[in-house]
Amino acid sequence: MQSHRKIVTSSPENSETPLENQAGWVTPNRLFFVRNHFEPPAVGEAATWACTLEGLVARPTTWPWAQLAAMPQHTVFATVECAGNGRSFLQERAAGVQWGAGAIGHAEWTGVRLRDLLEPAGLLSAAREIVFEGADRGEEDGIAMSFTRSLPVAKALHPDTIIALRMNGEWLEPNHGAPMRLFVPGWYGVASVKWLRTMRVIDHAYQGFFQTVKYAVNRPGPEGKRAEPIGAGVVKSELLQPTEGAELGLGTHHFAGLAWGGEERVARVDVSTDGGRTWLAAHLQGTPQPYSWCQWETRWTVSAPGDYVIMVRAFTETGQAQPFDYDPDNLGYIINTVRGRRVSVSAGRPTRVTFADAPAWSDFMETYAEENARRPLDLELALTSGDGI
Ligand SMILES: Nc1nc2c(c(=O)[nH]1)N[C@H]1C(S)=C(S)[C@@H](COP(=O)(O)O)O[C@H]1N2
Ligand SMILES: [Mo]
Repeated sequence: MQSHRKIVTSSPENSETPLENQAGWVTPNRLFFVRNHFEPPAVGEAATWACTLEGLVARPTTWPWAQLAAMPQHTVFATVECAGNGRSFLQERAAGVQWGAGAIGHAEWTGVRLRDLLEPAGLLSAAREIVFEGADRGEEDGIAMSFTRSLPVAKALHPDTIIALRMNGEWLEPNHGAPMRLFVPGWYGVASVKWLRTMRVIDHAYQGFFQTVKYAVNRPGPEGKRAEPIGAGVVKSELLQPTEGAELGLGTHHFAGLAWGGEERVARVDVSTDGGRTWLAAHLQGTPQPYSWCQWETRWTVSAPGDYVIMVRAFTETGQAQPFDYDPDNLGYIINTVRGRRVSVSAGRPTRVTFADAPAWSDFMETYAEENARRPLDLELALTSGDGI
């Protein structure tokens, strides 16, 4: 049977990807998590949709969907994580959707470079941020509003920031923002406004609900702590095999998982099987890329029965590392703390990690190989940017 998303709240839909079904580098659309604050808007035919640019531009413009679809397209592979992903694991319960580990996915996003729209429209020199408004509306804290978020001009002009029309080669589905959404690689999902209707260029820092009341964190400022909108993603990892509570035999086991670093490349993934006392580097599949998670694997040979705590800790190229303690100033967001997984080992059990519903290891590796075969372009990019392989 095909697996599907796991519903966390049903109206509006908030659903996550059961990570045991995340067997490849790319998350299939049908499994890709959905984070909706309001019911998706009635959209109708893509051909009837248009999005408008207004505010501090020399030439306010409206682009019908078909015009964007006919323009040169840019594709970027990127991991998207909800800033609240993992909230249910917090020791102190935080308000909000109680996500497990699966409010995350990795897909190929295709659309028009935002700068190809902004540059011809002529940003005025006072332009500081662009406010993106979705067509969905509803109430939060008793106040009627649309879903609206801003982006600093520099990130809006970044060549990888796009208005996405396609996801994994298919036209966007209604739940993921059809027929067009902003897509901001390397940033938490909240930045990527779905059902995009209006872009407004402004000369100040936007104070919208979804970046001051929600999706904001406390950070030190000149006069003490102040709320800051959540932006770029941070370093994090997941253990896919073995799962929490797995019962293993003596011998050698395969561990596999994912690691990602927002806008940065993952540089290293360390695994501990003794609750964090000692660590060994895992093997990274392929060449880690900015924005994209990378798959990692390692082997563990265990000769003594007992209970073990497995931990995984990822590092990025600039030395960002997963913390061991949750920072309460993250206010229930940005949950990248190293999380221990308990497994028990005893004699007389099989030595391979097997799961009733998950692919066996060999299938797993074949999926890796298949997905990695799609990556020559990425490798070429790594070479041309002088990074080598
Ligand atoms: N218009 C609109 N855009 C939105 C949202 C929303 O509720 N409405 N949710 C945001 C959040 S918090 C996340 S994590 C991502 C989720 O994208 P997905 O549902 O396609 O996975 O969309 C973002 N864009
Ligand atoms: Mo989110």
